[in-house]
Amino acid sequence: MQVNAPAYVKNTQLIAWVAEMAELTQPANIYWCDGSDEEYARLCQLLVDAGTFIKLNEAKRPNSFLACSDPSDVARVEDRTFICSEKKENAGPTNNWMDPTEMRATLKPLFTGCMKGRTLYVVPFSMGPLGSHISHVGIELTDSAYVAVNQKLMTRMGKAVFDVIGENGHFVPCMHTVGAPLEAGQADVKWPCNKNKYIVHFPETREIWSHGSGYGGNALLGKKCFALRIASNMARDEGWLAEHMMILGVTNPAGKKYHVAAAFPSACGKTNFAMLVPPAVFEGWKITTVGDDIAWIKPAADGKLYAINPEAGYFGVAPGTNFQTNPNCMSSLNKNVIYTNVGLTDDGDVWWEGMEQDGGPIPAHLIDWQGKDWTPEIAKQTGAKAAHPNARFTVAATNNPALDPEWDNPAGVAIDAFMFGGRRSTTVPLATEARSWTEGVYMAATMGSETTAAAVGQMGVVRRDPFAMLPFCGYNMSDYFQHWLNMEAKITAAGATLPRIYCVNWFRKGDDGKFVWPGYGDNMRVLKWIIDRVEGNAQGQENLFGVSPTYGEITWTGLNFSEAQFNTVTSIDKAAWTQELQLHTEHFTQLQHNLPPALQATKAQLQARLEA
Ligand code: SAT
Ligand code: MN
Repeated sequence: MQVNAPAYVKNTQLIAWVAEMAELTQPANIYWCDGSDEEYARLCQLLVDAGTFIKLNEAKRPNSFLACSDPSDVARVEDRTFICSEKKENAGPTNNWMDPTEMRATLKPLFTGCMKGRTLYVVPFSMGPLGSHISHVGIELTDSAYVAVNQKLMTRMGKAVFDVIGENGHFVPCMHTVGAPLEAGQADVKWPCNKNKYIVHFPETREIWSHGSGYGGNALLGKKCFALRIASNMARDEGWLAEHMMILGVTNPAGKKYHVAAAFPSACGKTNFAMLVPPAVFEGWKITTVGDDIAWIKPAADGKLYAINPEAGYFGVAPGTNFQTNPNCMSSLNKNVIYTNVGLTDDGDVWWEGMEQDGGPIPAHLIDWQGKDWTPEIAKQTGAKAAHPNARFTVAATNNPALDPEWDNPAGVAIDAFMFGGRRSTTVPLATEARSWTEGVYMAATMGSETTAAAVGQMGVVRRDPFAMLPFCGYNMSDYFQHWLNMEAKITAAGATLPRIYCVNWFRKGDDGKFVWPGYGDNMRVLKWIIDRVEGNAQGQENLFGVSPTYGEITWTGLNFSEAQFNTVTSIDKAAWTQELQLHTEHFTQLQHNLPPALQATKAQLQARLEA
């Protein structure tokens, strides 16, 4: 088949690969994306014509669209996600593994003819600023126009990427199909997909193969597949970090700026934290967003860790987002947005659960994400949701009014502190600073979280989610811990100060089952304490887990939060911690292959303090 590469595509390996993949998947035609606005408009119109997109009311949501997926294709599928390293122990006990030869044999028939009747889109994208020494290029081949337009918002997508890879530069090949070939004359459906899903990574050859899903991280392969699972392998081999972290800038009233990178599991409010609007008492403080989900972090010659956001857009959770929880985000969503699986109002606008908190009327009628009539009455009777709990918006970072001026800086921003936070209704205090790098790595390695709607499966059960990387680390988790431990010597040998490490938990509940900490903008109060610690301006109080703030060290103006409430979210319950340590032991037993002895030693110290 003729691949008809445009004249500006010079990479011979790329052209050969596209030809080979076209041979395999047998698309009706091949289209090379150039990333232009004209192309974006054209593909969106194509999606409207196909019934995949509904164009929203131009007066209310200019140039914005709604897609509703098949109800079987609404989130990442962790049990269908595979790390196919040569050796099983290199995938580790937390990943699904299959022998690469066997997996290739499994995928071959699935990909044979899988694009029949469809267009193969060649989507060139850069993860990170074009040409940055921290960035990497990927090429996604996909039969989904929905994926192509999402990639335009989520990445630096387009023609210029071909210049970056030139004639023989490296790119990560990302192969994607919805797995729904069209035989001659067969009509298409709105959201083609296949129940046989495979999200496959070959770490040694840095390849991604995804079959059967058109949704989120299953299909936008630059995100979790490349920027975390494959990139974590690159990072280990090359001495850097690929992390499930947002990055924000904090500027104090004197104009001094800090950068904080924070890891939270999917759908735990990372985007809200990255766009935080400080309470009035923090007048003069400014929070700016570098990234909301992923950080690539490299040590520079000065020993400092410099971070970039490999993405160029946000694929955020819509339900719960409103002007109270995230005003900057709401302002970002005014125009040029792709919504997926939210409700459609009768006047062509979008609506989701949580918007009622802004005081506007709850729509008397709308069409829910499954295309059914929805009214408040129906919702009350059947529990039907207007939006799926994992409904998303896709929006370019440049829509964000709080975008950090350095967000596109190829050199990245220097990280002053790391934060790790799970969703825990008990046990883990509001904020704790690690007393050493190793203790910080221990905190991150033993992080637990109650599960969310971002992945298919049971919700709300506590699972260990080390570094919020459980579904995203592309190699053996214990080797990843060791990689983090190794960073300490690298940083200090170059004469730099180690970033401090914090464990936070916004989600402690009281006896009434309600969240005690207000969260959202009020998280600034904790962030300010962290900056105070970095500056040596807060003493904190030591507990068995680390160093936590005293009541007096937190700025309380504008918030009614008693010392008793503070104790509820910061107290260390010995019985709960005895049980928690038991769970750490089980966790480490699961991860025993190559588990760093330093982490076992840290646990023993914690145990001793608990028993003292
Ligand atoms: O579907 S994604 O993987 O992009 C979203 C998430 O898990 O946070
Ligand atoms: Mn995420």
